[in-house]
Amino acid sequence: MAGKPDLDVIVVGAGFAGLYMLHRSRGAGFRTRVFEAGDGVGGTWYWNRYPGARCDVESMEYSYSFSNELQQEWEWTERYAGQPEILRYANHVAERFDLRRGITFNTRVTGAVFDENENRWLVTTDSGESVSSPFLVMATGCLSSTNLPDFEGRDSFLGETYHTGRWPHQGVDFTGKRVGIIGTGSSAIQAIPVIAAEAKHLTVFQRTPNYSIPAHNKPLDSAAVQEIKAEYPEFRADNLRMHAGFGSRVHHNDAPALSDDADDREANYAARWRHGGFTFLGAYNDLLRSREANETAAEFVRQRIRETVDDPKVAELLCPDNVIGCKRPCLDTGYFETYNRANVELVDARKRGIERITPNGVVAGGRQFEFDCIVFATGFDAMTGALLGVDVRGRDGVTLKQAWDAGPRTYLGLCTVGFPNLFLVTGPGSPSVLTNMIVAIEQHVDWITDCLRDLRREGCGTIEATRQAQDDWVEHVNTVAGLTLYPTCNSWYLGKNIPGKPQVFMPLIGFPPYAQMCAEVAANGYRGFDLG
Ligand code: NA7
Repeated sequence: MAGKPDLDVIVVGAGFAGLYMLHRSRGAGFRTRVFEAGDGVGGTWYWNRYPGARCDVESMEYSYSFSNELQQEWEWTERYAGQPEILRYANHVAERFDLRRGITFNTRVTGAVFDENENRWLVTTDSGESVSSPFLVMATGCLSSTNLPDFEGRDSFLGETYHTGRWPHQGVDFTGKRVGIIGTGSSAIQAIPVIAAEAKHLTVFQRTPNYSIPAHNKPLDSAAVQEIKAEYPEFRADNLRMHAGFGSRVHHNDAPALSDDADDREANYAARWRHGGFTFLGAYNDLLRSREANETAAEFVRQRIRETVDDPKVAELLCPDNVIGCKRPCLDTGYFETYNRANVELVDARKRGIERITPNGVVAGGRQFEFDCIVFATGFDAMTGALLGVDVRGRDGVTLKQAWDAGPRTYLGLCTVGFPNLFLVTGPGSPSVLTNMIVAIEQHVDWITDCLRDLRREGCGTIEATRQAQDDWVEHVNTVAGLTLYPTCNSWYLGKNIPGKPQVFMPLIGFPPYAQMCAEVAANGYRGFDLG
């Protein structure tokens, strides 16, 4: 006998998922400890401090709903909160619920081995600590393992380099600098206008143009905030009901795009464009199912790009030709307008890519560019990167990497066969990045905590997904994705941004039916799980 385990629950990560997991699990009487690699809480919002970093979900929605006191007392200042404000919020939550004492900072979990005799996880850290607990919760985030492509000569550059997802805490002063930025995803689209306003010159290397919708960010109107706060629970419930795939109060029109004539469609898109945000993609119910429908929205955006960008050649280069919404849509503040600045150049890196990085700059499109700084806005090894970054070993010593060799396989995105008592918060196979992440996190953490209580009450030591349930679930996730246009482009949802990564559509489309299924599984004695 190895004696009593050190803890009941070990949580990896102190972002919004880890913080809430600690709060719930401690509240349910489980001895819980969180390990966090950073020196503070906030996860994504701790690491992504690049200029212009801002949430794409409106702040009244992108916040915890579990505590009415919390949601009443916290005052958001803008329609879309900036990174510093969200980080302040995460810190406020940690203080308010006395979470810090349960978190070990500056400590990365490196390995986790399941002991089949004792039914417990043995977790090891980079500080040399080993801790055991029957349950392990990976709250490692969907976009936390940065992707830094292996560009030829990457490390030969003599100037400063930055990755948007690992931005220096003290900030970066680009004044008077010649800056190159690689990538035109959400992070770049937020950072480019801000860097351009500061730097001497900014060169943007674009491989694939992206659709972007104006955020129309603005200070929050206190009367409107009070109105929401007066009925916050209804507002949240309403959010869930209206939720149509993008995790916010998308005013969803339940009609197909071609049911309107061209003028009405244009007017609908224009009104949503003026409103700003993901509302645009709720204009019709078939934008992500019918190419013909999608093209009407895509062309509307292209027209806005053409009328915004002065140089027609640059405008054409910025016009995407793929399905709108297939890659994660971007929201911006003055992105396309930035290309009208004299100190900004757009370089097409589609055909030949970034050819190489030199001690002085970048070679792309057959040209040599000289820079003082290079910003890599090249994204993340999404959804599986952080999970596979830990050496997780389940039954018979099989690693998670081996088990997911052909792509991630889970039941409900919460658990995976061969890894008993391991829970994934917003794991692949759950809606996660296709919803408001905080809503997805609360639903998962509530489900996991209730499950832990049920196991304790029933005297069960283990829970493990059955192979059949997992196979069926993987098939379900694929089937749902296959009914849409999502799998038609090179998105990180599919793992296509990482060379060699298995190509599997990872998130499940549709949050409300998913949440209902999870509840039904629990209500039916954890159908699809073996309890031991
Ligand atoms: P994204 O959306 O993955 O964007 C990464 C960008 O970097 C994208 O434009 C990529 O082009 C580009 N990229 C990646 N690798 C290369 C190479 N090798 N050469 C040239 N260009 C490259 O990451 P973000 O950080 O912007 O956003 C991530 C999520 O955070 C976002 O979706 C929101 O949910 C919040 P590509 O399109 O692959 O051709």
